Amino acid sequence: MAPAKVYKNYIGGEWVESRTGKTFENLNPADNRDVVGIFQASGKEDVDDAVAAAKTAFEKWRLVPAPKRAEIIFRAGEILTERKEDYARDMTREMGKVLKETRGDVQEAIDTAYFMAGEGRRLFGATVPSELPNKFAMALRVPIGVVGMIAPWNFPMAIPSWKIFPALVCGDTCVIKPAEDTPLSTINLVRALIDAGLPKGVVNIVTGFGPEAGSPIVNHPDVRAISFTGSSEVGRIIGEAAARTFKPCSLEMGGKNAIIVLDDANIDLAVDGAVWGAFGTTGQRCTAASRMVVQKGAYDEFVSKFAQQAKSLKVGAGLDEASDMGPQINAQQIETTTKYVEIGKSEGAKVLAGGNRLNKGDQAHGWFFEPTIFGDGHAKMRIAQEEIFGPVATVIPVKSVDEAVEIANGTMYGLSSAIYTRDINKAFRAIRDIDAGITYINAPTIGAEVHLPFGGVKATGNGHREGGLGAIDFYCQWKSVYVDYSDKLQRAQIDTGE
Ligand code: UN1
Repeated sequence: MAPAKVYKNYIGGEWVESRTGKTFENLNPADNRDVVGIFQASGKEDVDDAVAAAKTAFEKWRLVPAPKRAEIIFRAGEILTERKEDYARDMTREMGKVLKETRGDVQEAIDTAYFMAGEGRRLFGATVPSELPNKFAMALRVPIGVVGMIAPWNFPMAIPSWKIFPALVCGDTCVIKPAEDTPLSTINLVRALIDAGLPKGVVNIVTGFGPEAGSPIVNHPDVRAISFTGSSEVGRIIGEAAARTFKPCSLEMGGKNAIIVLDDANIDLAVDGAVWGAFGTTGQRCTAASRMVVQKGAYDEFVSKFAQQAKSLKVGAGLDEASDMGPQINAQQIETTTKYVEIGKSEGAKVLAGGNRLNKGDQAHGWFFEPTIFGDGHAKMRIAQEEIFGPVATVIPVKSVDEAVEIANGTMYGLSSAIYTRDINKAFRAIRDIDAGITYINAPTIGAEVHLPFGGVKATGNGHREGGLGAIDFYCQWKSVYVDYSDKLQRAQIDTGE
């Protein structure tokens, strides 16, 4: 086998080795004998270099007209379209999810590129009347400066694109640390930007681990804002650190998303949605459906069809087109899933499908787990409260729509939610009463589109949104401008004309 390729950090427009002299291996989660690449294990000094490069680049980039900045993003979208298949294959190799999903991940970056490129000719502010005569008032969106970004491994190109593209169109520069499990997809994304004509230093990549490479980004005094996607546990540490230096900080964290299925639902449709919502991306989405809250009249039929479909899913390497579900990302995730399956059993939930690691033959070299369903779940069980981030769903029987909504709302999280019903009145009550950032009617909890705000409430997020104009709100700051053309001193709130 050819020796694994070495990938470098991208700082100030150059590919450079880490000053730590250390590297790490990125392994294929479907077969850990396959080394996807050797990456830089960066430290504080690399972050210092990257932030300095971003700070210097900002002085020019902020003056490039937004429509011109946007043209580079648009071209990157075109380049990603040409390279979609190659980048999807790289992504499956490092992340594990099946090809049709990694193609979707690259597509999500392409969609984000086109949406954000359009923003280059909008970035709307506001002009408003002044309370004084012969005075003009407006609010402008202006760039922030250097933004620090810390990205997760489950959407290794889409999520970095949600962060980088809006930051660039707003005139910010950035330093991004991709997840240590999936650095190649961020490198591929940035390659598209480089080939589209991105000036040096505008985007900088520092690969490595959270404590050594992530923390110095968060704490660097010249980093003016932070965008993080990952666990609520790490988000709390980052949020507290950012608060100490008053940095705006966008946190996108965990979920324990429910699909409600009412008696009147189209059950086959609900089952299809539950299978995709629970086992798409091997359950490793923050939007994954991990709780099915099912009304008693629909329960038996739903549960039997759901279990039957889960058992029929083919679990295998994502590069094999015949696989429906790929491996988990790493040993730690497999351990977590295994642990929660034991917890579910000890809590008295009934295993209706799966429950085991798949490690026979070649699969012994990967992190495969069966699609797993617990029945007879109860809302307060740990398997129904805590984020597992694996292919495990718990079905909870309920009496009414009111009880279903209460259970859907009864966790620390609030990202996505769904309800299957043919009753428009109940659907609208769910839209009003479910406490989450996203609600789907007759569709599963996953599959957000890039031009709508993405994010959640409670322990899922701290009020910011990615996607769509939510992202523009985060990556720009407001400047209010008053132009007084009266040629005399006019005092607001005082010269009231009374
Ligand atoms: C995530 O789960 O971390 O809505 C992001 C979705 C995808 C994005 C998921 N478009 O499921």
